[in-house]
Amino acid sequence: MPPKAHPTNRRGFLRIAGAATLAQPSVANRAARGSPSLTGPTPGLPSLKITDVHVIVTCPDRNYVLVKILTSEPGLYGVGDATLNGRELAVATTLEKHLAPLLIGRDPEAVEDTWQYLYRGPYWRGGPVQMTALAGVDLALWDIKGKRAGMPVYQLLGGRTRNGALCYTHASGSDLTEVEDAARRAIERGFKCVRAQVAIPGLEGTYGTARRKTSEEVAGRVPQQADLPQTELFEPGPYLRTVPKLFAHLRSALGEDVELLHDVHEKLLPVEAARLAKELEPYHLFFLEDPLRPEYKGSFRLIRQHSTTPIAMGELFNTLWDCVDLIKEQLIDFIRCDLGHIGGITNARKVAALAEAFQVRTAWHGPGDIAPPTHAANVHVDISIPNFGVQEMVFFPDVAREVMPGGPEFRDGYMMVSEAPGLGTDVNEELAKKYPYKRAYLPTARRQDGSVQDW
Ligand code: KDG
Ligand code: MG
Repeated sequence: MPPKAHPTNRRGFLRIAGAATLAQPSVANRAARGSPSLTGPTPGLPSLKITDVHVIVTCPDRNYVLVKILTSEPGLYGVGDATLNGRELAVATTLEKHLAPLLIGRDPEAVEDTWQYLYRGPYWRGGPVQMTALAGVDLALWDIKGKRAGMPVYQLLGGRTRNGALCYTHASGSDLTEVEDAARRAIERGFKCVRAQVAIPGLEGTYGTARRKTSEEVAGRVPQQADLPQTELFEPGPYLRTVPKLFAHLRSALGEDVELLHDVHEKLLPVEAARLAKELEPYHLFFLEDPLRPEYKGSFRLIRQHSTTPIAMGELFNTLWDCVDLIKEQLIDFIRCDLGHIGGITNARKVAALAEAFQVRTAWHGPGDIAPPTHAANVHVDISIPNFGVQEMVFFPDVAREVMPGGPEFRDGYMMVSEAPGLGTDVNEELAKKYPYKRAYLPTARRQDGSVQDW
């Protein structure tokens, strides 16, 4: 995969775009061509066209996919993030082969129309690969819009509703004391909210904590191989016995002031999740994250019937419609979609508005395997909506920040975006080439009897 790719038949597309401008086609003709421009340029500004799309796959410390959309105005471009951990090349191919040809010649100002066109246009809609590609395009278009307006994106979304986005970091360890120490370090650094994960005794590797093995290695057949999926072991019994002990320990060691969170990572069955939520009640979690698989939303009712522990869900969702039932039935307290996997800001602000109507708050996914443009988009939305809850964040290593400069900054427990026009993030294409893609997978999980378990 070359780090930068251009649509194969770019000249042909530019010809179509040029013809559209010169001949001033009727509304019906424009529509027949996929509506390169609906109503013409913004009054007072020259007309704008998308002239090129660069898809940049790079691995400064882990794999990222960036989308750079260039326009007919010299120097005006937008950068989006289209990283889908473990399926990066599928998204890059979707962008290069399927979306870029549709974008060239279009009006980059028509963000909503482009979103609708790319979402509903292909008939085959949704899914993580397509929605991540769409998010990359959407973020780049919002970036262009902000730069053209000379405003940070949060201003275009309605302006500030708060000074910064309250955020959380991760504290993990191989035993209760190690997690406590990590949480204390986070609190000293200024964090007011901490997600806590501990290794489960007797199980090799636990989500968010430890070294993992490949399934072959677990079975004793081959030595560990770095570029194949690692395998974690999971058993609900030990997990359900350990996690309440972790939070009992943290509350007695740290007191009530710090907000504590925990990520189940969709590992439990409904009745197990209900038990965990109930047993965690005395420790007043800020939220219990992603307790169940995303497929059957009705299972969340069982948790609600048994516990007042606040529930967050959504990093595996891909569209607004995945969120509707959980929100409107108030089965969750926090909706935590990944802006990079639900089609970007355009869809996320609708999710937020839907959630507002039902007193559900946002907690957008913010791990290290999505790139700075998505982290920036998170915060632009966070600080411009009324029903923001909390923001997950990471500190990127220096090498990643050099390749993808900009992005929100941590200040005393809050995330801040810069006042730069657009999203405030960029990509250094030349530097990105020095870090080519390396095959990598997310881990998988198995039970002790060898059967597949949700990771
Ligand atoms: O690619 C998967 C990760 O983004 C995910 O495991 C991280 O669950 C996660 C979280 O809450 O940050
Ligand atoms: Mg999670």
